[in-house]
Amino acid sequence: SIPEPQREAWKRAQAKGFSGKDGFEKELVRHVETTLARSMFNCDEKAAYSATSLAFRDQLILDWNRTQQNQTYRDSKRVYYLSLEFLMGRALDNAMLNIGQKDIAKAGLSELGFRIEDIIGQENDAALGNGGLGRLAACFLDSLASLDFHAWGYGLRYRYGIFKQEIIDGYQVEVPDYWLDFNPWEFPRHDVTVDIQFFGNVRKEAKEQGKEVAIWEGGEIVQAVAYDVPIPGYNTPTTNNLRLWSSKASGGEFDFQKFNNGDYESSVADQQRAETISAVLYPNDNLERGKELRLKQQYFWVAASLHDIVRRFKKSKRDWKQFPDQVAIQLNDTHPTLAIVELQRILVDIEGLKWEEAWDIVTSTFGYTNHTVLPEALEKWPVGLVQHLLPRHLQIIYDINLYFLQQVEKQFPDDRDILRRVSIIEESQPKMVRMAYLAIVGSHKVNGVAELHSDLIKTTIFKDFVEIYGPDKFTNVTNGITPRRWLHQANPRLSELIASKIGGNDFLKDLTKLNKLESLAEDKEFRKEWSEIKYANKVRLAKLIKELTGVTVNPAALFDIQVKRIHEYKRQQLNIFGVIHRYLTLKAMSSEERKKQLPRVSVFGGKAAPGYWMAKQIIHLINAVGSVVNNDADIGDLLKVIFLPDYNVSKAEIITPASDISEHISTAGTEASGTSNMKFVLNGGLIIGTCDGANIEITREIGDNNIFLFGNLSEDVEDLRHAHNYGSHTIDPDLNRVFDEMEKGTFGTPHDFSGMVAAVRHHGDYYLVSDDFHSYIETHKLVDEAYRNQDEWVAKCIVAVARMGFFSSDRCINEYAESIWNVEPLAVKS
Ligand code: NBY
Repeated sequence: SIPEPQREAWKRAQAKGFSGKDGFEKELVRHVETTLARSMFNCDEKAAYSATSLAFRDQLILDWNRTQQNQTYRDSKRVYYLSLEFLMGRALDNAMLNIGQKDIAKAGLSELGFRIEDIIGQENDAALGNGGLGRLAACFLDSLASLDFHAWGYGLRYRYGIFKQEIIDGYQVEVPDYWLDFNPWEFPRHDVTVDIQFFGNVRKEAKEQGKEVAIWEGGEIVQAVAYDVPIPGYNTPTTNNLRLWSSKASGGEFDFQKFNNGDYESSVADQQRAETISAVLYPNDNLERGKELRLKQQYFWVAASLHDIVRRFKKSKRDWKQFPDQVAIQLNDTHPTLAIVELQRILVDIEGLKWEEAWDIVTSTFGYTNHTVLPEALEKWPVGLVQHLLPRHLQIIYDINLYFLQQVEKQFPDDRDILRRVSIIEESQPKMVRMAYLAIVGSHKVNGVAELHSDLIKTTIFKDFVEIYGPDKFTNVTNGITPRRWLHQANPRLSELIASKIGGNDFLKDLTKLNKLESLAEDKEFRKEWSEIKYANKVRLAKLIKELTGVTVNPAALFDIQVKRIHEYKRQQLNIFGVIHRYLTLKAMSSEERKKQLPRVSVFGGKAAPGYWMAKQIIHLINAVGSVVNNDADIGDLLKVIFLPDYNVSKAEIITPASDISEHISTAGTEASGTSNMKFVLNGGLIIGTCDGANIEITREIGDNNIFLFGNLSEDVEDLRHAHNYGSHTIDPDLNRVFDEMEKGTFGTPHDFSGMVAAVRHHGDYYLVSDDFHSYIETHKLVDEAYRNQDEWVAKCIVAVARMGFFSSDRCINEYAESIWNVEPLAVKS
């Protein structure tokens, strides 16, 4: 650091950032002309985007440095959020709004000849996630910074994010997402590196007093390089850090030994092999595939992050016992579970602590969030693979298991079976490490993400652990979303209208303030302004639909939207079968009758995992139905079926504010929470949904007359499935009619979709599509009826928005802070 006498000069020279429109313009032009070496004669929109981002980045960095200095100086407890996915979307718009200078940028860009929307549109999405889990992590970072918590995110810097989806002849085609060609939002920290070891052997070495110490040696080393991304809070100088690790061969660019020996190719190959670790995000959501490279990613990221955390802790020279008072680590699903083992290894093998003492520290440090009860999504790794890749970690896992099972045995001396059931090692062929069990055993709190889900994990998959630890270790933190991105940024006009009516912007930091809107639901003038904004948002979406699909839709129609990952449990198939039923019903009507029908646009969007055949069939069916229905002259505007390609965060910002009704129709008990349900209601759309995930709490908050619920309840699912397989399975006649048309070839070649039909007719209908079909169709009739009365409809929407305060991720983060992390906010002193 700079010596005391020189600090005055240093302070005089300190960067200040721009202020006002003129200041912004000056910075923008400076970046165009110097940083980018261009001029007014060749500054295209991309260059204007780059320069605008660099100008705002400079603003951010000042706050970021200040926040980091402040956090280091205060040295209070920090939260570390470990997530393999951060689905951040675009950064520029968010930065401008959080700093509060978007108006300045808009005016400045306009004077210089650009429209701000076009400039914002130049940015690639940071799409480092699959869906809800990754987006939740992004909302949490926004809340942590906005609420002034000292918190860091740790993740992987994938060179390729989630693939881009193209639709070719109605089929999904995956295209690589190379998003890094220009990314002004990251700062490479070539000085912050960690060597990460893989493979090798473990040797025991005798120490004094008959003690033994394990030494892990040999194998190979890969280097982790830190890339830092600033996370600005809204209306606060607090700017937190997201640290993403990138992999590189250790020892720099090449192995010069090999190079000098003339083995150039193999030295390049080593380099590439190392870089492969952080090359690509695995595109599966809710499916675990057990690939070695995935396990390598997990350890690489976890080991680098823990090394960083421990290094920071050690600077304070505190006793190890105080580690949990300084550090809270939250595990976003089981993907980072190896962090538990790694910390135990550091404490025992490297720092020389006793096993029990180390284990106390470890278990007090970690919290684990579960996001699913689907068995196919619960991570398990073959023991042989862990042994090969991480030999010392496998030993520690066995020791943790032994220590745990001994305790269980004492507690339940007469129950042999419980040991087998809760063992971290599944005694299967091959043996497997059960990561969720390891996460539970190594954490002090386990939480689900909505009430129903948190109850379900306690009574089903983790039942035995509730017996062992008691119910207090298990808790619920219902998910939330950030109102900054999902209202203020995505729906600026609605945000402005609300602010003008309830006395300012405070609701963006205390969403419960929305309740002041409720009394306006009966205000005719307010309802009119509200409807105009919804209509304008629908026009904006109609434009996007036209651009991406060529189909013209009528913004006056009822917009019915389902956007999320394509998965059988989320039941896009139920939706499209319902659409076919609607089409057949319309076709059977006289033209007189048809004239009385309410026009609809059914919008679908979402990616299928590349190896998920059924999900891809669903996409194909939606597109096939679209090309028949959208070109049927009998139907015209009465029904349009749209598949919007490449659904992502930035498209969600356009889609969400434009919905009249959105679909959250998972088989009861399968969707842990869902978060787009919250986004849609917050933007003044109603929802049709099953009694699943957060739908239940949304209903409780907004009132059951403001939501369209249908379908079987989670407590009935097991019996229904049993009946399909062992009793009689009668399929809803309306659904059978839909299937007959599909089989006939009404939407392509006959039997194109036989697999989907058979899943319901012949393979047990695991997702209960047939059981829920009738009530689904009937409920859609209620939606149509309700929509005809626009006054009442809009009033419902307003009341629902007014009651959505609970679903802010700020509330959610405050709950984690209080009940799991034991941390308090600390604002940066200015
Ligand atoms: O997490 C989602 C849940 O399905 C949703 O109900 C919940 O609202 C959301 C936030 O809590 N889960 C999810 O998105 N999961 C994944 O994306 C995912 C990704 C990878 C893997 C598993 C799940 N994996 O094992 O590789």
